[in-house]
Amino acid sequence: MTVFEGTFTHTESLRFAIVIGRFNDLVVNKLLEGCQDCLKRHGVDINPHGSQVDFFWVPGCFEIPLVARQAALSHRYDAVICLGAVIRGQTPHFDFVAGEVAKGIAAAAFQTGVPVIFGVVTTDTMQQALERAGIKSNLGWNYAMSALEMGTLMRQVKGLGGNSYDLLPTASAAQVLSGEPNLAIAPDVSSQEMA
Ligand code: INI
Repeated sequence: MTVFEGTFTHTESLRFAIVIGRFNDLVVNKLLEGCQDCLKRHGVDINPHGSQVDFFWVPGCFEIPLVARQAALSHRYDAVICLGAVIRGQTPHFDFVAGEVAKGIAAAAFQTGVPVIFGVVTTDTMQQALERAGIKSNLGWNYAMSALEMGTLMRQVKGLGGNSYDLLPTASAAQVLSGEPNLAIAPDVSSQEMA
């Protein structure tokens, strides 16, 4: 038996994309600070002009999945970290935005085979969000830890071989998990067999 686990060392060859929703920027900028601090203290060069981390700014959480998925599809990154803040306040908008960003981030990971970290704080009030973004603890740090762990783990898992998710760009999560072939792009073997 073998145990596979992510590590938090030897990070110099890892590459990350950070996708950030500007909405509630007071909170989001603090999450980003915590995230960068964690990556830096684990040996990652966080300089935007360096080679290890790229930053993608989008208007709000609703736009995060689209960019996260495209970044993952580029295969430049070991993990994509999505940062945002959805605060309930008085608006039903919250439920739509929070639901879509959660589903979209999960789909981006399943469809690409690249870890996409759910770094979106969802709270009832701005006070609660700020508490999670530095007043008490800073969840940005935790999201970076998850990215380090998953990025290093996936390098090991990919080393096992098997089908690449690259071949399944339109597969649903259920298809990927069941191992069902993606008929839209699979080679047409039936016609060859019949010939
Ligand atoms: N975007 C957020 O990131 N957080 C929120 O709390 C939020 N609320 O509540 O409205 C929010 N809305 C904007 C949304 O993400 C899109 O940017 C916008 O609807 C344009 O598509």
